[in-house]
Amino acid sequence: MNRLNWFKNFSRGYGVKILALICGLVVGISGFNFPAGANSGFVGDLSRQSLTEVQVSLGNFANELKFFPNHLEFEAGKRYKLVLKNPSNQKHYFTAKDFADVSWTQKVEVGKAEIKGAIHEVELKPGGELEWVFVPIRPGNYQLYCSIPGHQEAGMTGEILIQTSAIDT
Ligand SMILES: [Cu+2]
Repeated sequence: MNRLNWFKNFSRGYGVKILALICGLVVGISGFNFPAGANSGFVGDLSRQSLTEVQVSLGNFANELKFFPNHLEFEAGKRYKLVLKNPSNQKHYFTAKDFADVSWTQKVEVGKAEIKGAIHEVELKPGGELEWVFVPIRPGNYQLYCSIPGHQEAGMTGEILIQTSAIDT
């Protein structure tokens, strides 16, 4: 057996097995998951950390004047995607100016558009939906309400709690 033939035999036999082993290693590494809780105490690029999704409904199919849920809790320094939906047949506002002031807005996504920069208030028409990606900064209790006349008085209010970051504790 000359060297070329030896190599060909090697390739057909062990070579394939070695290749499979390397692929297995790569899959194993890319499939690695950080242990639970590794995200708390995040000190890297805050705009790239994993997203926690929170959904809030402005009104409902029965046209109740409420936010569902009407109590929201976030942790300072974590990145969130707040999905706002209006399933009712009238327009509503998500107004939380003080909360917006102490949060960093990365973007607001509506349909095929992204809006970058600070926002204070959003209006959702019937059937409307948007995603607000932000990082809350300053802990505290903030007021939420719908600014359509009469809605706040009817109970369309809520509170947003920003809890102290796990980094500070
Ligand atoms: Cu409303």
